[in-house]
Amino acid sequence: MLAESAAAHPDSVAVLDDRRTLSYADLLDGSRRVANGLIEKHGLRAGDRAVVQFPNVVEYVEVLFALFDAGVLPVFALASHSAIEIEDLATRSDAAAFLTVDAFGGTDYRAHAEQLAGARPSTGDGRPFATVVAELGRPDPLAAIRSSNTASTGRSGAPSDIAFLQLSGGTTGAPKMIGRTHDDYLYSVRESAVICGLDESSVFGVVLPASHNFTMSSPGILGALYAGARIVMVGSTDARTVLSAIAEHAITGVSVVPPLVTAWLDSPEAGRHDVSSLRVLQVGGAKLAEPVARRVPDLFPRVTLQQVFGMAEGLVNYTRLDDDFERIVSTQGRPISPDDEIRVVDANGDELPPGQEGSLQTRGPYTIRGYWGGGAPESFTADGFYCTGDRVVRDAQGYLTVVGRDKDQINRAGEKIAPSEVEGVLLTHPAVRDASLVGVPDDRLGERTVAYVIPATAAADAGEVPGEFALRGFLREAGLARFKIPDDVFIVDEFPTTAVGKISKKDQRVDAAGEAETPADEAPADPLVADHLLADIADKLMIDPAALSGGIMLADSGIDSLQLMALLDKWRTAGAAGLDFETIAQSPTIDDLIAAVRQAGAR
Ligand code: AMP
Ligand code: DBH
Repeated sequence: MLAESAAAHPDSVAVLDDRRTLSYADLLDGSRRVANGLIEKHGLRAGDRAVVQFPNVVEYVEVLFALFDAGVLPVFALASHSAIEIEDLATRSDAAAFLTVDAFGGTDYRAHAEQLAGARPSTGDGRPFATVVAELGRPDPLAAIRSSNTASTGRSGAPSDIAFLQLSGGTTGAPKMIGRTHDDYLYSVRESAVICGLDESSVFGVVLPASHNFTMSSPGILGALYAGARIVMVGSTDARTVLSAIAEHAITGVSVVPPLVTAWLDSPEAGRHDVSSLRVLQVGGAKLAEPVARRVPDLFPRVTLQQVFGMAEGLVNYTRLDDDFERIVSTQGRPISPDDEIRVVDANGDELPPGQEGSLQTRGPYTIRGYWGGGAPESFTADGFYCTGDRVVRDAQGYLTVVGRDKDQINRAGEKIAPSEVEGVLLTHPAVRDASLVGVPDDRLGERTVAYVIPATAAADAGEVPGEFALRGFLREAGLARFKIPDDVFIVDEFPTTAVGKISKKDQRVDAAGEAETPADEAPADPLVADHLLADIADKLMIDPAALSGGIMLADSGIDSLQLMALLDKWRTAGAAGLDFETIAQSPTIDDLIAAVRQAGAR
C-alpha cells in the first residue's frame, strides 16, 4: 500500500512532527532501509514479533512500515505502558525485539529497553533479543539501524497472513492479543478513508496515541497514507496545542475521545484560533454524551461531527458525513461494510428486533474469529460471532446506539481497564485481603475508577492498614500504567453482596457515585497555600509530597493533561475561579504552576 501511494505522490509530505518531515518517497526508502537493517544487524526473521512503544513521532511510522516490509509482526504497546507491562507483552508474544525511543514527554523509554534486555536476553528459540532505541535528538534518529539497501526485503508475506498484534482492553488480566491480517485490515482502512472523505488534499492530525486501533485505522494513519494525505503528529492533547496545530498546518481532520471534546469546549483557547480548515471531527473510543455532541458546532461551526464506535477486534461503525445532525448526535453510527453481520441478543442469546436493547454480537470480513494464541474462547459464539460485551439498541436503519455494557470492563476516557488486572495486583499486597474495582460515572472522564479494599485481618489488628496514598503508590511500583491506577481508594470492612453471595459491583458503583456527590460545597477545599497545592500535585502523581521539588519541570513531572484538568477544577472551587487551563499547562516548573494558582486565587 505504501509503495503504491509513494509511486503516486513521491514528493508529497507523508508525515511530519515538530522535528522532521518525510515525503512519501522518504518514508518508503527510509522504512525499507530500516527493514534491511533489522534483518542484517539484528537477525530478525519473517514471522517474528517485535514490541513497539512509540509516542506520536514520525519515526513510529517509519518503524511500522519497516516491520511490515520485513514480515515482522509489530505488537502495539501504548506509550503509557510501564516497563513491567512491556515485559509481559514481550513474553506473551514471544517477541524477538523491542523498538522504542530514548525519551519523550518525561518518560525514559530507554530504561524500558534496558530492563527488558536484562529480563529477556534471548527469544524462545534461543536467539539474542534485540532492543532498538531511536535517538530523537539526532538529525536521523534511526541512523544506527539503517542499511544502505533501499530495496524491499520481499518478506512481507501473503495478504492473508497476520500483519500485527493489536491489544484489546480486555476484561480479564492483561490485554488480549488480536491478530489482524493485511487484507482484512486494509479493507477496513480503504472503506474508512472513503466514509470519512479522505483524499490527497486532506491533512490528518494525530492527537490520540498513535498505536491505538482508532488512530491507526479508522481511517487514521493508514487511511491517510492510503489516500495520499498528510499526517501531522501532534505531541499533546491540550486545547492550545491542538487548536494551534490545526491553524498552523491547516489540519482537515482529527480523531479524539469524548473527554477531549469537553475539555476543549470549556477552554478559554476556544475561539482564539483559526480552525476554519477543519472539516471532520471524529469522536469515539467511549460514548459521547448527546449534550456534548450538540455543543460541537460552538467550537467548530463548519465541522461535520462523526461518531466512531469501533473495536480492535474488528467492527467499526461510523455516522456518515451526510447524515442529518439529529442522527449524528444521537447514534454511534452503522457498520463500515454491508457484509458486517450484527446481532443484538437477549440473555439467552436469542436475537432481538430493532429498537430493543441487547448485547451486541458481530461477524464480518474484518472481525477476528478468535484471539491470537486462542485466549478467551468464550468471547466467540460457535458460529463465529464476536461477543462485544456492549449493550446497544439498533434502529430500523441499522444505526447503533451504545447504552451500556455487560462486560466487566471500565472505559476511562477511552482507555479500557480490566478490573481483574488491577484487583489482582492489589491482592498481592500483604495487608490486602480483598479488592474490587468499579467504574463510576464522571463528567470529565466518562468513568473514573474506585477501588474498594478490605484489609487483611492481621494488618487491621496491628493498626497497619495501608492508606489510599500507599496503595496507589504500590500499584504504580508494581508496574501498572498510570491510567489503571484508581482515582479513589476506599478501605472498607466488607463488600456488599448479591443474593447468591457474589460481590455486588452494582452496589459499589451506587455507593461510590454517592460519595462523589458530597464534595466541594460541603467540605471546604484546602486554601490555596503552596503546601496544599504541592500535596495536590503529589497526590495526582502518586508520589510523596516530600519527594516533589518545586523546581521540577512540569513537562518532566509525568502529569498528564487530564490530571491537570482535574486539579484545575479543584483549585477553581477553592477560590482560583479565574484560573484557566492554558495558564497552568504552560507553567515551566511546578513552582511557576503554584505561583499561577495562587495569583489567580488572589484576584
Ligand atoms: P477494544 O476492544 O479494547 O478495542 O475496545 C473497544 C470497546 O470500546 C468497544 O467494545 C466499546 O465498549 C468501546 N467503544 C469504542 N467506541 C465507542 C463509542 N463511540 N461509544 C461507546 N463505546 C465505545
Ligand atoms: O475504542 C476502540 O477500540 C476504537 C474506537 C474507535 C477502535 O478500535 C476504532 C475506532 O477502530
